[in-house]
Amino acid sequence: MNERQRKMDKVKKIFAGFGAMLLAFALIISSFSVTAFAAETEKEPASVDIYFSVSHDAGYFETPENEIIAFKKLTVPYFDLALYGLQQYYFSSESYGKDEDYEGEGNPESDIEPGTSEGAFGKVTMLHALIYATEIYYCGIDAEDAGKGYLKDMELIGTNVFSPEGSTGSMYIRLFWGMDENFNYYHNYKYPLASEGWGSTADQILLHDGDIVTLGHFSNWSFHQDSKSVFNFIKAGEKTVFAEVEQNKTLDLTVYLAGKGGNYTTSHTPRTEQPGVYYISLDELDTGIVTRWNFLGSADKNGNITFDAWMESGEYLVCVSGQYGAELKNAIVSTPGGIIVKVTEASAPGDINGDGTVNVLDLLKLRKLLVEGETEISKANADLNSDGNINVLDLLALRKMLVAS
Ligand SMILES: [Ca+2]
Ligand SMILES: [Ca+2]
Repeated sequence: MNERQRKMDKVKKIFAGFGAMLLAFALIISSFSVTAFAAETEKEPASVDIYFSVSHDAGYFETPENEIIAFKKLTVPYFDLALYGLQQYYFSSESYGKDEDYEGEGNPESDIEPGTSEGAFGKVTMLHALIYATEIYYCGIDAEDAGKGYLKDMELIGTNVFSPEGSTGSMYIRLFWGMDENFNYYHNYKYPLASEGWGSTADQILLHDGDIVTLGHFSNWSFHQDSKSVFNFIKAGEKTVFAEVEQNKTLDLTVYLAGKGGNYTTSHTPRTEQPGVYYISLDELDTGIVTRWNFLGSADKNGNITFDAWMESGEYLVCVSGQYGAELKNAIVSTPGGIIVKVTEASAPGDINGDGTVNVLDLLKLRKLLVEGETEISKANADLNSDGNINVLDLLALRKMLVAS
């Protein structure tokens, strides 16, 4: 489902909503005391740390200030949507209704009600992230000035910078960052659901620390119909955002596609088309066109590829480009996607003081640690016999090592 389908859902919901109205009133009355209590006791964080990516067709989005929006670590603060005149999108509920036995499209019993400033207070939603990211990345204002109404003050809401429409839980983004409505967004590589068979929209998606927010825009308006849409990503073991590997060691990666499952669920399947995998140092990230980065190799027919960490220590993006469709062979239907890999410095057994060489100073340092208990050492280098402890056996091993050299 993309933005257009979100809109269709909204139309269906309006027609389906009448039957649920009486029931909704009864629910509000019966649940009032419970929600009031919850609002008092729950303490939401004042901000949320997320990873944020925006792409257009095969590449990551490049802002007017040449910033590449790939795995941006973004601290999104809570702010009142009234600063933007967007009170109709106050957070109300992650779940839109009672759907236990419902089968089929939409949810005729959805009873989501408009939220209130009190109920929404302190809750950071994906809408907050979109507004905040628009201000600091697309408009280029300082982080400390963002989240304070800039888009409204500059009369940018309703323009091609950011143009939300609709109502609570049915927010439809008509224009975003100079692009039209032909995009999709996922939360932690999943199509966000408000209830079974019913998609939620950014205003009702709560964010948590470490969440991944991806937004993919496409030129081809049928992208979402292709069986190979929509978000590529890479896993290292169970990790999907950040993996670590020591220099000169290897890391096994698998390229996945997060796409359509049945009834608006999400399927995660390894990419079998042997896509090229590329990497770039985060310090050198100057283009969102992934195929211009360093070529690592092609994934095999199971989507697997090994990352050889022979490069300098630091943080790297390891990604695939957006891909052509299975049915739409001439259109890009999936986003660029990948993982951040941190390459840590190779350990040097025996270099207790971490100065790059192994000599008698290291022996003295280790003895000092063992005798006095407290001193700064490079712990990874001190367990010479690799038994998990640092003790006199390591001191003996180091002495032996020095005598032998
Ligand atoms: Ca040393
Ligand atoms: Ca040891």
